[in-house]
Amino acid sequence: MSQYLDFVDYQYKPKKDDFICLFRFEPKKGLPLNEAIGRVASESSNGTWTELTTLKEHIRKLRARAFEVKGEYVKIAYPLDLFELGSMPQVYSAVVGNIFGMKALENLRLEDITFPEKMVKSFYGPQFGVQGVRKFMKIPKRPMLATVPKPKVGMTTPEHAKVAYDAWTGGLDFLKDDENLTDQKFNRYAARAKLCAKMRDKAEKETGEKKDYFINITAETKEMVRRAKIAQDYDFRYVMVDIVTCGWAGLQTIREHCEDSKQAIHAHRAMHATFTRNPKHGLSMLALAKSARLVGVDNIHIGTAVGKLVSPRQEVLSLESEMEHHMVNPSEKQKVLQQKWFNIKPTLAVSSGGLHPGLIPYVIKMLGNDAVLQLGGGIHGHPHGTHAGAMASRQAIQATLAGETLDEAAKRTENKALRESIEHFGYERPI
Ligand code: CAP
Ligand code: MG
Repeated sequence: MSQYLDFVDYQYKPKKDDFICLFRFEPKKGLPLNEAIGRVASESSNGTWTELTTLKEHIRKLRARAFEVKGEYVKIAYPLDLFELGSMPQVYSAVVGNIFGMKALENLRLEDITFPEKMVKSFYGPQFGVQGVRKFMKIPKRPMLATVPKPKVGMTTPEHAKVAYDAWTGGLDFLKDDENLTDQKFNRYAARAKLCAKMRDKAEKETGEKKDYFINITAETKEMVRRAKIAQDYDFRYVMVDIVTCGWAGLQTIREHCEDSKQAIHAHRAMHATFTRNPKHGLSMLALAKSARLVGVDNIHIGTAVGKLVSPRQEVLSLESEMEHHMVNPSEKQKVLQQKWFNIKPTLAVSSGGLHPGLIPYVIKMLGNDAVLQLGGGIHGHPHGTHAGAMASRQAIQATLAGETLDEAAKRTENKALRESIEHFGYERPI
């Protein structure tokens, strides 16, 4: 009998403290099912390709167990002692590691993870949560608006700051750096923070509204801390981190820093599609987002269903529910495991990617008011520029909340910017 079969136990009943994974698995042709799932459980816990003379009972007790198979999905339970509490890097090295390279599997995808209470409580979670962000932004109810200055990189600092001013005074709540704008010679981070702070103060005075900035601190970790301090020096409440390229270690360092500096974290997910897009192999966006909520991001991008980037509607809805609820019930259809979030605050959903005012009603209908809608090209592509694009976006939100169609609202003179936007973009769904 192959030692892998010791990691399969259909009688096993998971314990309250077990860490549970749901995998989609596809055995190599001819490999028996139990040999395949045994390999997944073995290689992600404490087995290997051969019997071990060093194995003792107290070590064997730590093994993971594949305990339920339904079709091409297997549930695997891991004793909590296999993990280092409070360390997302170690969790991923275990259950998002070697197993994805095993020859015995044609494909393997980690669909969802149930983090047990002891593990949930070993992480900070979001510092502010949806209500905390609404409180410091003084936006009690409506969906929030953000924009990325476009072209995404290349603008000088003054050009970037001018777009910021036009967007904030046009009605947007947040400016956001693009994922690949950090500290380039044409737009240095410190200079950008300083000038945008000046524009924010000016825009707040003119509009009477709070304005903030998801300023991108993505860099080597010590440098990220330095940049977070600069953002704080200019009274920005947020920092933005490209969480996949920075990695869990970098994100955990910044979350630790922000606990003291009281800064919120906007999580950009650039690079996620290298492993989330393929429905047969890789890691689901759901598992990634849950891990990010646990580490403690206040915002995270979850897609649009209608924009330019792949984000199926059902996935967006599952992500929103997982980010904002305290308790998520299992759904075999959606490949979602049960998750109790205990003391962890909700993470604010960000919908972005190919959005323009014509698509705002759809997104609000799908996500409700607790969301940040990010429009880059959809604002700076407005025929009358950024300020008009921002006004059009705000007018689209107001019309939608008032139960009006955009066509009806666009007829009113005060919604000229919206009318021009609808004439320009219509209701197209960009690809
Ligand atoms: C959107 C964006 C965001 C994407 C990220 C971009 O710009 O700035 O990075 O939304 O994708 O660079 O494409 P536009 P996601 O508004 O001009 O499309 O939100 O799916 O993580
Ligand atoms: Mg971007």
